[in-house]
Amino acid sequence: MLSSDSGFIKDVDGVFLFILAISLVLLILITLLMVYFVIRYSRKRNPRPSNIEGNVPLEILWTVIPTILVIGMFYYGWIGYERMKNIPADAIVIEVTARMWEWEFVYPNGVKTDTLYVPLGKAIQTNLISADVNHSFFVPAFRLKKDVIPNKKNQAWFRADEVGAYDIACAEYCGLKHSYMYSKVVVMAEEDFDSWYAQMYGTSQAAPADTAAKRTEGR
Ligand SMILES: [Cu+2]
Repeated sequence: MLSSDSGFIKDVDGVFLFILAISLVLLILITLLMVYFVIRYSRKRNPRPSNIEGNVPLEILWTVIPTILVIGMFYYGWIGYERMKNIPADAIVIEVTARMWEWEFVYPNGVKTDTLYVPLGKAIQTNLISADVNHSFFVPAFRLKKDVIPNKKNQAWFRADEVGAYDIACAEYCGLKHSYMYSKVVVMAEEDFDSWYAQMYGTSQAAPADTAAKRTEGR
């Protein structure tokens, strides 16, 4: 199973399980109480309804406990959000352009790809640019999702600590072929990435025009 030392997986899954656990406890508690009240105060058992006055200790209890729970949810959510927001200064910056209906990745040396290649264990900053409509850059395995909005420079980062290929999807409906907007993040060992990166340089679409001819010859 993939882990990521950017910590997002632990953060996001932790908050999810925390909220799920609280919801389950409340669901069971409320359902049991409801069933009890339906039986206990049915017309048969309780033919003459009585007026119930407030109960101060109970009211304090059901105000204070949910407040603490909601603050807890906020706290854990905030910790994770902070980590996602603070991009390490040494991150490799990759320009990610979303357009109907594909992804394009541009590396610091100008190399362009339609699959995102990254070295293992390195912080990767993605600058998210939309060429047309709203998209959303979504890498479920890294618990990473950020909207890609025209005329707005959104950023996201991650650090993968396991070699492999992971899905990229567009998570914002962006038109007819929205469902075609799949790509991959390919995480490579640093040496493999370095040699790929060096080899790609000059063969890429981003390189000067004369290399386009060389690329065709090479085939
Ligand atoms: Cu899209």
